[in-house]
Amino acid sequence: MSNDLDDTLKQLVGEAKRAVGEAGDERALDDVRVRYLGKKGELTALLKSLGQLAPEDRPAAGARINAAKDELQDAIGARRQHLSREQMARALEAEQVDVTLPGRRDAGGGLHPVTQALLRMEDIFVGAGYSVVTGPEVENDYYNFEALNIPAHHPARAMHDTFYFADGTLLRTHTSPSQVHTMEREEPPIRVICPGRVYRRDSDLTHSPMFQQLEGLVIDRGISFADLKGTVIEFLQRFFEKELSVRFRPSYFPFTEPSAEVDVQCVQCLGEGCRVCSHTGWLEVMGCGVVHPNVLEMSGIDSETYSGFAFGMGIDRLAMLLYEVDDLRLFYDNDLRFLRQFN
Ligand code: 2U9
Repeated sequence: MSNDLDDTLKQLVGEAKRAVGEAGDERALDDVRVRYLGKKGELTALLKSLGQLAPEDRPAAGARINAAKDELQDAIGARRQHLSREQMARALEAEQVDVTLPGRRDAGGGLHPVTQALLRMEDIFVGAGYSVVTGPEVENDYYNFEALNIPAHHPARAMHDTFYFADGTLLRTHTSPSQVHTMEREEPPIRVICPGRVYRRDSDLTHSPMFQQLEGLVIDRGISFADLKGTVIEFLQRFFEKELSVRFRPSYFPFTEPSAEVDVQCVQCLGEGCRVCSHTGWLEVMGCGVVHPNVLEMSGIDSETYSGFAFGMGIDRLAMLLYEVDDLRLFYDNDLRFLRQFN
């Protein structure tokens, strides 16, 4: 009998251990445990059958079955530990983090090229003692035209192609109203630049219905056209970082007298003639002049005591020349492939 039991146990444990070795995961391993050690398991059944033995044989047989059970339990425990280590190793491999890799940087924004050009202009003028003044984009007829010596029916109004609102207010066509507000508010000496958006009913390769201007105004005793020339030349050479030639062509604006348009030697070909300067060797970059006495008087400044100069330029236009951009609309399409080149 005892040999029979030993053979049965040996065979059962052997078979069970093989199954344990083949269990590929926790679940399969648990199925093996239930098959042999569960309530209806094969080893459990052997223990239950002890009652059929003679009483004197029971303790020894019981001890052998329990030893076989322990052996199988140990094998299951060892397999469980092995599977769990394997599983951990797989997870570590799959979720590996290389802490030596460089971090992923934020895409990070950058300043728009027109803003960069504006900041460059502001730096130059602030360094020369000017203040930066901004004003509203919605103005009225008085500040946009009347106070600048452009009365109703003046032909210059037609050139401005103004956007009007139903209540008679308008989108400013230049930043000049900001200078008028400054003259009303402050006593000379005045030294300001006024950047900002301006609006005109105009749209093509080189004109957009909204563009950005920077105008400047200086008022003090004894200001002359010579001060204006010196300021403009110094500014343009600093802005383009080149000792470019500058020329002043007589022109007409209602708010300045005398008035001039300013050309710089072409930044692209340095005067040789190219597509950018339409083969003239020159680029028109701004307008300027000595402030008309009517304009000073209308804002309460005595034109006998004071004189001044003013200038105006398109920031977009100067940004185009500085960064060699040939279509104004690129600045306002906001295509990231274009904008990223300026970061
Ligand atoms: C006041 C008095 C005078 C501002 C000036 C210009 C000449 C000028 C244009 C350049 C290209 C506008 O962007 S643009 O189309 N501007 O030519 N602007 S003088 O004169 C002023 C302004 C305010 C009180």
